[in-house]
Amino acid sequence: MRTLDISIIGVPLDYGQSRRGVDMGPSAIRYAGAIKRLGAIGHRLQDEGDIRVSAIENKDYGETNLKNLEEVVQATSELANRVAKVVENGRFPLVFGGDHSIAIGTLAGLTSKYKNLGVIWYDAHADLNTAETSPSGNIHGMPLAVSMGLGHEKLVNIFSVGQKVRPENIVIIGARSVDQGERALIKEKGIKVFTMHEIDRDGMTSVMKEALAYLKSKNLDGVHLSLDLDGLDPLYTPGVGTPVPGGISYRESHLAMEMLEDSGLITSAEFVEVNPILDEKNKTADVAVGLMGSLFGEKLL
Ligand code: EXY
Ligand code: MN
Ligand code: MN
Ligand code: MN
Repeated sequence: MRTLDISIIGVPLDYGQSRRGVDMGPSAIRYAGAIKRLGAIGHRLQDEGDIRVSAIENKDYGETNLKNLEEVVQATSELANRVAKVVENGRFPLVFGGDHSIAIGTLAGLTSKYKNLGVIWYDAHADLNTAETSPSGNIHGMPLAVSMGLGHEKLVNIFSVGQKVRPENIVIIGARSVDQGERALIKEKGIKVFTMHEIDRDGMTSVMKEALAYLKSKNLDGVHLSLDLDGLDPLYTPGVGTPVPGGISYRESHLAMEMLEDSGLITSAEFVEVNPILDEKNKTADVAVGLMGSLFGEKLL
């Protein structure tokens, strides 16, 4: 197991969607003992605190179908700068969300070091909408499209101009709620997607083996794990803003994390969409911290 110098950044952002509470996700994850747990494995942790997010009321902006665009741009720009500093200092960025729009900032900041970055998008959703295709105007359904360079220029040009991640370097795992516009984009760009159908049919071991082999064939200089807790079945992670039944199980998720750790490929990670207001006690944050344990080298035996 690699001993890592991990820098934690909290992003209390809930303006990428419409259900208040996910801005408390970073606190909930810290409360669930993330720092102690990873320290106990032997990693060196530095908690860099939270990004400042303006505390406006959730109101739609003038832009069509891009709710709270300015707040999301401001928070993700600051996050990009902070993540860039972490990787430039040779440390491992571990980001606690906040809704999934924060990935716009994480992925942008990672490009300061990683020029051919892979992304594992562990999620019930594809998050590949633009303002033109989104059914909700919620930017947390757009971060992967934005990172591929598609969408409003204020989002696409955060930290640097244009595309941050190549479509062929993306693997989506757990998808089971994909909008029409996203399906068209997946087809057009040939994005690798393992839906719940493939996971049920082939099993998580085979899906992870195939996903890892696919990424290894891409000559990547880093791989980012963007884990949306709604990728798991709501039975295990009820505290999320957009739950979708028929998700990935608790043990399948731990196996996926254990296989990622074993691969040694992961160079950064974020855990998003934990909403303690919608949760049963702090169950979803507890699951998130348990998955971090497996991702960073905790062994069952
Ligand atoms: N696809 C739907 C939309 O774009 O509004 C739902 C997106 C949910 C996004 C969550 C974070 O994964
Ligand atoms: Mn708030
Ligand atoms: Mn998501
Ligand atoms: Mn999701």
